[in-house]
Amino acid sequence: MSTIFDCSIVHLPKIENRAGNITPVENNKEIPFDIKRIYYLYDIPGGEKRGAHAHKKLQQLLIAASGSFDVTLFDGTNKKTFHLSQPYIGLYIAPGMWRDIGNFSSGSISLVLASHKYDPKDYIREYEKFLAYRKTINKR
Ligand code: T46
Repeated sequence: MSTIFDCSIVHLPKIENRAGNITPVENNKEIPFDIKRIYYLYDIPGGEKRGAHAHKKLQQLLIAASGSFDVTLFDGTNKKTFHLSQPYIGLYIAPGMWRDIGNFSSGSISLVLASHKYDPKDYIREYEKFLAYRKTINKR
């Protein structure tokens, strides 16, 4: 099972031009999985928090397409906080990480590239269950 050390900042290509910039992302090139789903978080009221869950299989790349926010990841042992604030920087999140997302700047947009289609059964939304899950898989 993955640990926090499998999660990392990914530098995406940035094609600059006097008229602005473009960041292209392709399957299995900039990110280590096939993109099956894209979604984005926006209109987040000040002070709100998202996340507070883990995924059993899902891998994701989070990008601050606009503005900024913080992502705290916990693998059951180690915790790390990442500040995302540039549209050409992604955060790769391996499976099995508890995530808390907050400190959203006004008008921020969180773009998420995901390795699987939406599956409610892939979520662990109770913290105690997450800790038990990590203990079980760490023993394997
Ligand atoms: C994650 C963070 C970054 C769907 O119907 N389809 C979807 O693809 C998604 C992502 C959500 N939903 C529904 C499920 C809930 O009724 O939208 C509602 C809000 O979802 P959730 O509470 O999971 O939202 P976040 O922002 O806490 O978490 C989401 C992702 O679910 C999660 O995988 O890592 O964004």
